[in-house]
Amino acid sequence: MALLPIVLVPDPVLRHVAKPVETITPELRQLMDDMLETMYDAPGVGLAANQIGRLERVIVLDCADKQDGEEPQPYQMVNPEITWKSEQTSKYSEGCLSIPEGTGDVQRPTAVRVRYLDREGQSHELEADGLLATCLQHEIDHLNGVLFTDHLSKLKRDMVLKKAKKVARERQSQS
Ligand code: K1U
Ligand code: ZN
Repeated sequence: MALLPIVLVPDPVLRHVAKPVETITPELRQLMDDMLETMYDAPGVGLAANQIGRLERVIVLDCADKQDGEEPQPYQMVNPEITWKSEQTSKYSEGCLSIPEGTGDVQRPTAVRVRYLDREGQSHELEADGLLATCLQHEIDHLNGVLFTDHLSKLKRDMVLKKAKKVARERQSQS
């Protein structure tokens, strides 16, 4: 297992559209294990392949509330697709591991259904609400080159990105 460096704004890979996976290889399974380890270490509740500089349609998530005593609930999803969105929407204060120290309220469908392949290539459909639904939409946005800041007003977006780019530059000059 390995920790992977997380790409920060304004890296152009965050704006690329990831390509569907055609074959699930042992190398791809290792990548998904490394992505989960990297996500837990960050710490975060989700991670998309673009965020570690890869352009395969792969995401990992675990939105279990550990502070509330919930067991870990890791997901590794290949080629995830939203097949249904609720009409009802909810607002959630989102963060992003690629946008350091930035948060913003994003309005999204409250519940979604997502079809995906697991690490063995088996197809599943998951219906989610709450944080898991928000996180699924945030991660699938990443695969399409979309950041949560794209859902904010221009004023708020510019503020969040200006600060994040400053933090990213500071982190790079320290490494
Ligand atoms: O994709 C990412 O950048 C990960 C991101 C996912 C996300 C968070 C909140 C709403 C939607 C999507 C994060 O995990 S940011 C960190 C975070 O939210 C968190 C960190 C530690 C404990 C709990 C949450
Ligand atoms: Zn993100």
